[in-house]
Amino acid sequence: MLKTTVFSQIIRGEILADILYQDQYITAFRDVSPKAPIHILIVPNIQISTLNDVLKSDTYMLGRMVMTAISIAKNEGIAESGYRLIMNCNKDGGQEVYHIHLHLLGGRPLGAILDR
Ligand code: DGP
Repeated sequence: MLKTTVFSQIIRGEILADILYQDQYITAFRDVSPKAPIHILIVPNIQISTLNDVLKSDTYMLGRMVMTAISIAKNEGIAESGYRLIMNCNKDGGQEVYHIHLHLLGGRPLGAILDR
């Protein structure tokens, strides 16, 4: 049994978040600690700890995460100026919450992919 994450609690409505989109597969909400003017997390409703735990049967859900990020980028008005999608995996990847999530960042020039 996986230890519940803050994201599972947001999805279940136990913790408040600014939810922009939800369906039977995924939930999208604003990051509590934004690193850019637009910083949104797209998260599967089922808890998958890391990218290493993704199964072939998750392919549709992963595609839905990306398609939803693109749609939200358009709604937020950053599709043309540009944005970045990031998924962090494990310690060296900078993962803090062990429930996979796609970061959608934009609203300013984001610079090089890595700053160090
Ligand atoms: P990562 O380092 O890739 O695991 O990113 C985790 C992100 O989750 C980080 O940008 C901050 C965000 N986050 C952590 N706790 C909460 C929370 O309670 N609410 C919201 N909305 N975001 C959170």
